[in-house]
Amino acid sequence: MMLHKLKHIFDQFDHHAVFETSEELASGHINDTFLIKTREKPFFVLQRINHDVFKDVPGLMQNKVSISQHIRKKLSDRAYRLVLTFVKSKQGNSFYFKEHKDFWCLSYFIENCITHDIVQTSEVAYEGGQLVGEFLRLTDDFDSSKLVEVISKFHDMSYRFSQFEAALKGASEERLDNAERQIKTIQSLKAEMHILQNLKEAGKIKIRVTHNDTKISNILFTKENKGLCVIDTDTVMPGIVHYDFGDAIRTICNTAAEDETNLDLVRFNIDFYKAYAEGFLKEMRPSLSPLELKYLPLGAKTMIFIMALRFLTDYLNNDVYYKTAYAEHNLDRSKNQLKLIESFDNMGESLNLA
Ligand code: GN1
Ligand code: MG
Repeated sequence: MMLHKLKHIFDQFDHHAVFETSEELASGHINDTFLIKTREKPFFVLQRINHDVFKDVPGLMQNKVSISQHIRKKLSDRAYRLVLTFVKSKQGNSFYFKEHKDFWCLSYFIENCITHDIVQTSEVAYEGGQLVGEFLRLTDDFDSSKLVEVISKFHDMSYRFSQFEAALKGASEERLDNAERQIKTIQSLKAEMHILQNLKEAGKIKIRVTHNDTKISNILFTKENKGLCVIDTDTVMPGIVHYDFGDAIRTICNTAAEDETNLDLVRFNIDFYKAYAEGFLKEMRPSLSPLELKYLPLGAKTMIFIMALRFLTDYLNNDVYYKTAYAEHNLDRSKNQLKLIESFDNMGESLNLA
């Protein structure tokens, strides 16, 4: 994106800062994100929200801002580093709308942080667990029905299966052939992967505020590897605790990146699982029902699975949803997640937390 265009968009926000330069932060699969460097600190993060994916941008921003404000009220005066802070547009909105489909939001850049794509130590796994748990604990008293459901049925397994089945019907012969084994594996897990959804629909699991994208790269750490801040609150919505517990494990306990193609490198790290769960439960154990606790391990499997299912569906749809770097990228992501499930299943009883 051209610098002058970014500067122009940046200057539609009420920040009193002077734009100097920018660089793309290219780790997400959906939005376009830029670090804006200004003459003085703090720097900013400018993000173009993908309007094909997020249909209701005002609703999305309302979720993000109200959750941040709720958390900030409960934190100390260092809160600016512990929670996202959004800057209003000059028109007084939490986003800037330029023209057809072009929505932007601006937040303060939290500096002196690191992120991890692959976890190397139990300490990081523990800190990640504690921070995800803290996010859920601090939002526990927020009425989740006040949140907009920004992507309808986001983690709804039946819905994701119906999209998969539609994709199977429309897919090319070539892609169906390439994905033959993965399609079979997905189908064989269908019943087990509906257990949590059925419990949720039967009203047996509490509906809470959930983040819904708790992958490790969405957690900021200090340079000393202390958990600092959960970012990317785009998908904050009503949900069940298992989504957030599980999606973090999907990335924290994978010994490789989610698109690693050498599947020998993809294994489930049980030590990181234990450390993560310890950190998570330190925050959340008092608020969990026995049923919620019992099903946490299945939450991990279900979240790994739902990503395998969604990546495979997008592959069959010729990559219309996720950003991809090459033709088989989504298929490789799906193979990776299915290998992780296989390795997860091999852990057997040691996964129990109750
Ligand atoms: C997407 O764009 P990003 O990386 O924040 C996706 C998540 C997936 C994730 C997989 C709105 O998140 O659900 O877990 O990719 N977000 C949306 O890495 O679909
Ligand atoms: Mg996200």
